[in-house]
This record gives sequence, C-alpha cells and structure tokens, in this order.
Amino acid sequence: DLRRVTRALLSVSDKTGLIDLAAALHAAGVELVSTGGTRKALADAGLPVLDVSDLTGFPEMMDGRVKTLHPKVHGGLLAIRENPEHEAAMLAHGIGPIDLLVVNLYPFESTVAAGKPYDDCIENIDIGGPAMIRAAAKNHGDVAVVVDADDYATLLAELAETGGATRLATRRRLAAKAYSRTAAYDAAISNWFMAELGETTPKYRALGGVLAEPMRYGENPHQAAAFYRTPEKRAGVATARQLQGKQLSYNNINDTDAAFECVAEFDPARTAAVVIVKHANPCGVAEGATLAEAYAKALRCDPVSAFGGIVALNRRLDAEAARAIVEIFTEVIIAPEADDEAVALVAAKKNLRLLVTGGLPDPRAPGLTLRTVAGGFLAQSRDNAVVDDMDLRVVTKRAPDARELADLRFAFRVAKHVKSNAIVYARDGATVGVGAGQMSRVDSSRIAAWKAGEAAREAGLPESLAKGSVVASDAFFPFADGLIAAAAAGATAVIQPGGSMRDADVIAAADEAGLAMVFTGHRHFRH
Ligand code: 93A
Repeated sequence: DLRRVTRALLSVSDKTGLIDLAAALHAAGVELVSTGGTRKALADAGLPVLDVSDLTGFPEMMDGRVKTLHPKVHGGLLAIRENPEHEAAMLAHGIGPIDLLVVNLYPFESTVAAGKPYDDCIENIDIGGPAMIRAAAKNHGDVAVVVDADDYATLLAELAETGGATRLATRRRLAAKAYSRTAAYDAAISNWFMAELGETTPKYRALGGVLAEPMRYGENPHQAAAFYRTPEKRAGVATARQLQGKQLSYNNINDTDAAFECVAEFDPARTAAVVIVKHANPCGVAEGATLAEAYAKALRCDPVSAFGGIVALNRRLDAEAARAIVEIFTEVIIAPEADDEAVALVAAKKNLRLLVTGGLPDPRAPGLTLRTVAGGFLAQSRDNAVVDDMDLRVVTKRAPDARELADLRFAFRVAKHVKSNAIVYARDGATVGVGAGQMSRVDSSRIAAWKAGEAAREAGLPESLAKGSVVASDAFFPFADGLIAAAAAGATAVIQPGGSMRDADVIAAADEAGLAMVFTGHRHFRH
C-alpha cells in the first residue's frame, strides 16, 4: 500500500509552512510543480519548481480563474496507476502522474468575515483548488492530498520513515479530511450567498461552519467537542472579543448565547437590562434606569442560582455595574462594550471572562437554529417573534392597567427565552419567579410561585414577590389549574398565546379570580 512520491503539485493561498515543506520534498527528490504565487514563493526561496503552465501548455488566464483546470493536471491526479487503460491514456496524451497534492483554498471564509464587498467574496470562491482536492481524494489509492498545514509534519515524517512514500491508511485519512474541507467550503459559500439574498427558509440550506476552536471537552468531561462558526453576521458569543479570562467551555458558550440573545430583546435606547443565566435558563432578568439597578433587581429573583452564572447586559458595561457583578462568583460577562474602568474592575477576577460583542443582535432578524437527533438533525428558522409586534387581545372582563401591561410584555419577552414549559412571574420590570423546563405547565407554575416565595425569604421580605405580580406562559394553559395556581400565588394579570380547546374555561377562571388576561396569538416553545 506504499506509493512513492515522485511529483508534487503545490498550490496554496496560505503560504504558512510552505517553504519548509517544499524544501524537505525537494531534498527527498520530489519534483515540484506550482501555480503562480506559490511557484514564485518557492523560486524566491531558491527551490527548483515547474510552473503548471509548463505542464499544461496554457498560461494562467482570466485573472487566475483558469490555471489548473486542465487534463494534464486532472489526468495526473485521477489516473489509476496500475490500470492499463489509464496508463495508455497518460502515455497517449503526455500526462505525467501527480502523487502528492498540497492545496489550501482561496480565503473565502476570512474574506466574508472581514466584511469585504460582494465582488471580493465572489472572486474568492476557489474553483480549481476544490476540483483538484476532490480529484486527488477520489484517487487516494495512489495520490496523497494535504489541505491543512497541520498535516505537513506528519507527511514528512511518513516520507522519511518509508523512504519517500505514503501509506494507504494515511492517504485515506487525508482524503476524508479533504472532503470535509471542500464540503465546509461550499457550505460557507452557500450560507453566505443565502444570507446575501436574505433567504431565510432552512429548506435547501447547505449546513456547515468553520472550525473556530477545538474545545477541551463537551457538555461533560468525557465528551469531545469543537466550536464552529457560521458566516451569520450576528453580534453574540461566536463573534465576541474576549478581553480576559480562560477559554470558554462548551457549557459557557451555550449559556452565554442564551443570556445574550435574551438581553438583546431589550432595546438599549429604552432601558438598561440585565439577564443572568444558569443552565441555559434565565434565573433573573430585569430592566432599570442603570445597569447596576437592573443587575440588583435581576439578582434578587434567584440569588442562589445566580452563583456561577452568566451575566449579559444590553448596554456598555460601566464601573458601577461591574463592581456589583464581581461581588459574587460569576463565570462570564457579555456586553456590547465595556468602559476602561469596568474592564479594570473585572480584571481583578482572573477567572471571570469578559466578552464584548460590539453591538446587540436584532431579535427580529431571520436566522437558523439546529438540533441533532439520532441519525439526523432538525433545522428551523429562529424564533424572531417579538411581543411588541403582537396584537395583544384582552379576553377577560378586566383589562390590564398600564403598569400590568408593561410587566406583561416584559414577562412574555423573557418567557421566550425560558425552556418549556415556561412560566415567568414579573413585577416592576423584573422577573420574580421563573419556572423552567417542566413536563407539565402546572408544575412550572408551582415552581415559579415557590421560587418567588424563596426570593422574598432571601431578601428578608415578609411577602412572596409574586404578590401583585403578572405571569407569562410560553404556551396556552391547557386547563385552568395552572392559571388558578398563579392567581393563588398573587398574580393579578396573565399573558399567554391562547388557543386551547378549553380557553373558555381558562378565561372564566381568570374572571372569577379577578385577573386581567391578554392573548398574544404567538407561542414561544423552546425546548
Ligand atoms: O481561480 S481558481 O479557482 N482557478 C484555478 O484553476 C486554480 N488552481 C488553483 N483558483 C485556483 N487555484 C487556487 O489558487 C488554489 O486553491 C490556491 O488557493 C491558489 C494558489 O494560487 P497561487 O499559487 O497563485 O498563490
């Protein structure tokens, strides 16, 4: 299964490690062939190298769009070495074998990431590179293909060990990696293109991302993990700048995303807002005149859970807020920006990560969410429904007053970001009890009410924080029981999608309890 390497074609945009590799290949007696820029780099380093044009008899043309797309190249990559017909064809057409292909592609992903204009992105779609990679990978029985500079050292070690040949097992591994690369490359192009067109349907979307960083472990220490970035232009954890602290873990990234997406629901021009997340659920959300005030209100909701949590802010982190946040153990702070003084305050906590995103994502923006199932995955457009855009319909005898209405909107905004079944009690622009992720809605109601009582106890208050609150439900109450539990806990108003077969019973129970209730017509399941 050994294949001697006599000729290599090198064509790389990223020239990292190129000269060392080529010098070692040359020293091993391998003939080098290259495209324009790569050839020049090698020649400048004093290495003998043929130009692809010498092989093809054609010049590079059309701004380099056509340089390696030629039977002399593709025949050399695709010919099966011990196949008489293929050998005859090579002989007849003067095609020499290419035993090693080293290619990395036009930097499409980084061109997009740098926000370059449309035409630049198009020009950075590599055609010849992927064609050669796919050809060489198909013919891995005879040809080795290297698409990643990380593999140069292993390749050279193998050539040294075998006296100038590659092993089948290695060629297979390299081929598999090569197809991963071209698949990810085309997915990046397709995703960028769809986004340019404002295409929001998940149908026909090529899914894929670019490996951003391998992680130490996944959700648990025995799980391997990696973080991939998509070309979606969205302020958030994937595009944030980390100012300090150790590497984010898998769970950190997941929780930070949940926190920042939730806080982005609050327009910073209208109010300061803070979200504290634990285990992907908000355990405290609040608005305030300042971030510090909002943080204090958010923390009061569930100070026990907030320990070791993620804190997201919708405005520039200031010193006053930073001082309050660093008082308890916090894993991550994420904000659009941060004052120098706030950065200095956070720096005192070595392990605390501070991320700045440069802005807030638009909660109404289209996008894609994915989840895996055994043997497949589900794709859907993101939940970009916003309560401010919904037609709120009063269904009870009593209509909510202005204060209740403001809190109802607040609570429904938060409920969108709580795992179902979600029940959120809120009062004066702050959550006071959150019931998340229960299998029955009435259990979530009970838990949220119980937590509102606990929060009052923690704060040394005589009365449950649910007294005089409002309550939001992410989906309709199927029975009156959950609603009755909310009224018993002290809620005075309810917001929910409506649409249950028993809506009439639920409305009657609300009227009976003197509650004001509005229907949104929109459900916010989040599982
Ligand atoms: O424009 S291309 O799609 N047309 C080609 O025929 C072709 N052949 C190689 N791009 C092509 N390449 C790419 O050129 C390689 O994938 C590599 O990224 C780059 C190397 O060009 P240079 O050696 O001139 O720097």
